[in-house]
Amino acid sequence: MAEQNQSNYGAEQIQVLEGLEAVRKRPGMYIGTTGPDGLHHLVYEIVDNSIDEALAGYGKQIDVTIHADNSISVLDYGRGIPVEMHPKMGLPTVEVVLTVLHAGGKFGGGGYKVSGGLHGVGMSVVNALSTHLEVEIRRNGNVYRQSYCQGKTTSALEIVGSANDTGTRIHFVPDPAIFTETTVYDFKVLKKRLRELAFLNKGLKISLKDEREGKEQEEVYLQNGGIVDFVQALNEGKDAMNQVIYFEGERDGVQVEIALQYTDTYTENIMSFANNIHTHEGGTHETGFKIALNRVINSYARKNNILKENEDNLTGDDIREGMTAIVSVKVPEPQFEGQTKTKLGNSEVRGICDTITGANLTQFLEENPSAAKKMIEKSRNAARAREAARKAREMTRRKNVLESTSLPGKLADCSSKDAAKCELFLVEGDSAGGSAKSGRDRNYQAILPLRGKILNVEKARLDRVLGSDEIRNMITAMGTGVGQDFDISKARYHKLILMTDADVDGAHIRILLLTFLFRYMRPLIDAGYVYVAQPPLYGIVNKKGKVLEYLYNDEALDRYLETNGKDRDKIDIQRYKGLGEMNASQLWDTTMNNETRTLLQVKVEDCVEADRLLNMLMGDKVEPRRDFITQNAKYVKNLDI
Ligand code: 0RA
Repeated sequence: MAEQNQSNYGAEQIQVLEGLEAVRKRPGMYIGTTGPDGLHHLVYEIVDNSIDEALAGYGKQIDVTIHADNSISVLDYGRGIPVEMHPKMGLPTVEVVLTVLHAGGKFGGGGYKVSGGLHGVGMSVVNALSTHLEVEIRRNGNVYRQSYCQGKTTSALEIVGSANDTGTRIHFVPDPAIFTETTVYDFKVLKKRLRELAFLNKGLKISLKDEREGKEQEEVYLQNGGIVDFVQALNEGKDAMNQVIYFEGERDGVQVEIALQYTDTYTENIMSFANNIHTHEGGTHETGFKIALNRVINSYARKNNILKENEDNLTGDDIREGMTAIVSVKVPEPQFEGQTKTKLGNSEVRGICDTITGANLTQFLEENPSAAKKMIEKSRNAARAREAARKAREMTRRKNVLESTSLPGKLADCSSKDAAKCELFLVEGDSAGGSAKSGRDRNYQAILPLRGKILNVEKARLDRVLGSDEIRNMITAMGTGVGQDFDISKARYHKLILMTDADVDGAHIRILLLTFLFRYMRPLIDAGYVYVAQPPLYGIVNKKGKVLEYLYNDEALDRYLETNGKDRDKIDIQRYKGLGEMNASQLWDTTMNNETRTLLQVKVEDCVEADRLLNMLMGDKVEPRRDFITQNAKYVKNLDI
């Protein structure tokens, strides 16, 4: 191995250091955030490189370890990062890879870099943001090792032993000066992404091991079925209507893999990936797939007289109702666009996905007429329901000038017209609604009382959902429309606050409302407009009956009793079961006053998990729900029966 003179830094190396200095100065530009997301991103960056090597045909296994000190190692069985002198830089290639910004996949030649992470910044960024990084390469019968600190070499590359296989191991310690929020890895977060990667790269074995004290565990992912297994996992707990349909193809270096299956649910669940990155915003691969799906289904339905001459073509939404699909492409030079850079932009991919889907799906339908018939009948039902829903939706819209104030009669609107400042409280029950009306700041707070339980939308289509007065009132009050017509710019309030009782019924109403919002007014949640009010659970009352302090949960009560040295039985504690037990001014003080209240913002961090949970909790299969309840019963507090 060539000796390397540490002090002999040429112009290129100085530039190198400046490059990594930039990374340390503005880490957010390279890894998005320095919060937990960025911390976990470091692992994905390293793993992506090992996956590229595996996809190039070298190595079938990747072992990820969270060590006791929260450092990470990633071990693969590829060819090993080249240690030979880099012709231009005059350094071992591995050193270039780890110390030069953007050197990631551009060396070595042969094959293309298919993963490249969301930011695709390369391993040098991980190095720059670590207090310590050590690389160990098994190659040429030797084990090579080199160490770095904050991106700078602390030792020359040396041979430390002999090897009878090949591969690379990278061990790094994230820099707490960069990751100021936390340097503690979350097993669950890594697990989710690694499992996804195993689904997307069939035959690749990925293990994840936690060595931290008290958290010791290991998971191994290997999906020989690839995205077929993925679709099955997504549909777990739902009733499938057909086997998973799978096809793949390649054109002009673009690899396409698609798997799809219908369930008897009413939601569409298409996830697309480009180079293993979840393209949340879709893109040309998804569009190409959808266009072909529409064309093929409609033409098959016409040809076989399932769709009659007097019937309109089925729409994309009708066709995709109840469908779960994974569209995964590998593109030599992906272009990521959109607000979060998760939309595939390569225009050539649209036609490729269209052609491959078209040919394979046509063949599937021809060969499986009974499955084809079921799929199309399901779409026709969706079309009929859509028509009924359209009629029902009309009722939620202003019809003419005379009816221009067609806001629901039960709505106590606010006077301000500045949506950004306005809030709509959905309040459980007329009596709490009354208190809320008199307690509110009518300038910017509107109240809509809801009577009883709304319909469970997980078990019904939109036409029936819109048959419910409560739901129609809610949509009309929000002003946004619903489903396909939804338009967030028409929102009359930028806060929609669910205010239900702190009991089991209240929780039920809340999840019914959330289910509806998730399925039909999802952009409201994504925009951060949906909140849950936090009414107090307890009030500490003095002898005259005046409330001295409100407490919002059991922990707070325990803390109060402890810090004040009180005995629970000796003081007067009011337990509020319902909002109705509070008068107007109490409700204002505790729950509505925006200077003192706490609101929980509803966020969907993991839409797959949210879909699964909602379907499980609200859908019509009893078994999975019973299991969930049995497993989680131990966490239940305040079950008032
Ligand atoms: C390019 C060329 C060669 C290996 C690699 C990249 C490589 C990079 C990483 C990153 C993590 N694990 C890796 N394994 C391999 C080898 C080229 C050759 O041997 O000729």
